[in-house]
Amino acid sequence: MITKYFLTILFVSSVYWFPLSVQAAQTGATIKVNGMVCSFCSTSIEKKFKEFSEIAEVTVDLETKNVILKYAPNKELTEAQIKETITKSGYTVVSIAYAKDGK
Ligand SMILES: [Cu+2]
Repeated sequence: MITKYFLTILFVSSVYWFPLSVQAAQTGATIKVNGMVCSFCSTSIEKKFKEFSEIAEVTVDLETKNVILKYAPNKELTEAQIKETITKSGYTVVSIAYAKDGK
């Protein structure tokens, strides 16, 4: 009877804590972009991302077609915001890889 009670408590508390322990904060994102070919492309994308207060640093690597975002402390952009920014600039998102705390 007591055991059952404690198992229930254990189960409930583990369900509560589990998402908190696995959810590491994002520190940035690397976005693979289709359509960037020259420094005009990279400059316009950089400008768009710099308008967000959540962004601390933007780097565009034209060779690998990657846009690398570093977020300000405890800030992050949503996938929708990232996709919208790239799309509105006239380019296409191929993939997004997120950087997390401790990585
Ligand atoms: Cu260009």
